[in-house]
Amino acid sequence: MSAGAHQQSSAPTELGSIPATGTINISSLRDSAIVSLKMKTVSTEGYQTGCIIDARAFFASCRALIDSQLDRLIPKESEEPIRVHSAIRWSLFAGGKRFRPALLLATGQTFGANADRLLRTACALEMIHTYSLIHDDLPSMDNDDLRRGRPTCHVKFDEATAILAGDALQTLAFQTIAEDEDLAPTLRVQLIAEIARAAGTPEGMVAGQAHDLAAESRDVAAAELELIHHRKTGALIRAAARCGALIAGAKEKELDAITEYATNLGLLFQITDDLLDVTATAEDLGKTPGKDARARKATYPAFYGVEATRAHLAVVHRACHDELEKIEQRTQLLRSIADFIIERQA
Ligand code: GRG
Repeated sequence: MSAGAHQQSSAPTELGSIPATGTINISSLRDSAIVSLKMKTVSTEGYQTGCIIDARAFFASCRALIDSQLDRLIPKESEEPIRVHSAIRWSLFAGGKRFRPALLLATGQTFGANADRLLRTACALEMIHTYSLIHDDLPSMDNDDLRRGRPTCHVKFDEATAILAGDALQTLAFQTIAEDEDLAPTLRVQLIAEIARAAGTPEGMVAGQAHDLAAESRDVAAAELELIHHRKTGALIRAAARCGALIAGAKEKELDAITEYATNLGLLFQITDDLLDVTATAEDLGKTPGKDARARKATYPAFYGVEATRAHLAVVHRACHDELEKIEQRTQLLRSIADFIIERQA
């Protein structure tokens, strides 16, 4: 059955009462904010009027929307091969933050795109991200037992199933965009190329992961550390923002500013992640902290120390805001996303 066919299925049972169409109300993490998203009409009322400037509320609303759509796009557990589909769902619905799809939605909506046109590409990015986490956790890579607060895919199932689940997520991601009838065929090809470049090699996530593995247990220079991060984590985050802008038809100058914003955002995300590995608990993180140091990984705190890393964070955060100054549209939501990252605890 194709990814397109799954889109026709009814509302997900494991997601309770979220409707396939209509309006959902989601209480934000802050009691005062209620986000109302119309899923099948222009779901951007709140954003366009500038009401939704609370990144936490925005992320909460995006999570519900993305989870609901992912459930329609991914084969059911009852469908053969059951073990692979169960493994995909185990990892995909494990409580991830949905940061990359939310960034795509935020960027697209900043430039006036309807959420219907953004949603499937946003889900495709989350599929690529989850595939990368499943493979990153494998014994031959990071060899991690805990992810998103529960056993990693290969621990819960087995190594072969985890490899296949990751492979399947990657191909489903590209299939999802290729079959998205809300987008013109030329745009679909452009998005597929954008994401493939960001996820692959020589400039994307695979290249960054390979470089990172090769750099274990040896000293790296500052420029090398930044290059690893730009490719391993930053490339997909940059692609998320660029895809949102591309779908919305942003002008070249706007796309350039968004690219720079997202490049800094990716760095901000990775440096925060490095810091949390040193400062947070397993309970906060939902994964094993301190692993980077034990593996002598190239990280910012290992290189600069915790205090200098915090100072560098502030510089990169400022750069995110500066890039947004170049954009005429209301960018409050994109600003608050940068603020949210720097404040995150997990
Ligand atoms: C296997 C080709 C391949 C690549 C793996 C993503 C990645 C490359 C490795 C993950 C290593 C890691 C912990 C990087 C730090 C930044 C990062 C990607 C954190 C996890 O992303 P979050 O915080 O996770 O968005 P959730 O669970 O919220 O989706």
